[in-house]
Amino acid sequence: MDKEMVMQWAKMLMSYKFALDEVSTKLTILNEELQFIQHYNPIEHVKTRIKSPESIVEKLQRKGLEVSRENAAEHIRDIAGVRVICSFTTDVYRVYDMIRSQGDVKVLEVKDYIRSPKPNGYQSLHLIIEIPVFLSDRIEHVKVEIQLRTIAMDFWASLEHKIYYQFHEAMPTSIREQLKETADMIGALDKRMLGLKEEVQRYSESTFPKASAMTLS
Ligand code: 0O2
Repeated sequence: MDKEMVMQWAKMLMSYKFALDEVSTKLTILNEELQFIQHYNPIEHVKTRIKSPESIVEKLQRKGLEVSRENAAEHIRDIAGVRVICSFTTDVYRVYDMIRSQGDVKVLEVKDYIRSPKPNGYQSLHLIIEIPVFLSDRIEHVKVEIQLRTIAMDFWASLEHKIYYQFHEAMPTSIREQLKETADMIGALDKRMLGLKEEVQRYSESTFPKASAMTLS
């Protein structure tokens, strides 16, 4: 790759970095506003990452596409990735509703692996959004992949990801089955924790009506 080409790729990746900054700022604002108004944070934490140039090239080649910036921008939708970790499943959908009602955010695709988990048990809500990035001489509409999940789903996905990379397609059946079983346990745990939260909420409302009106959403 010549120097000019390297510059062009670096410029493109810079726009993705700005898009990630914008999405992170939006999430911080929403979380802090809810903390201020309702004393409640739906978001536990947020992680962002830009796909490495090697991974972009590898993904283009895997899809049988020529390696070009145009193809990367059009076909690789997770160059900019945001992972939003929430406490409860209800928070995941609440954050999703807040994201999609932002005037400058266009939701291009939604994959709900919470309502319909993958066969291996993977759960998350995936969004592909497009967001405008205002540069000195133009506006770029940049795609960002947002993965929303609970702490429990994130715990499972992180471990499964590490295990998957050890075996790839050759994962022994017993390990595959145990991962699916643990994913089901994660689903049950999330439901139980949500039930517990709702019980605490009802208890607070009946015992401390004034305080709970302020602190619980
Ligand atoms: P990384 O390193 O996390 O970025 P596409 O991206 O469109 O080619 P696909 O499968 O249609 O591929 O997209 P999908 O289903 O939205 O999933 C993309 C990302 O979700 C993956 O990115 C993972 O981060 C995560 N993911 C999907 N399925 C699983 C799973 O079974 N286990 C775990 N742990 N994560 C999953 P990458 O590019 O694979 O990797």
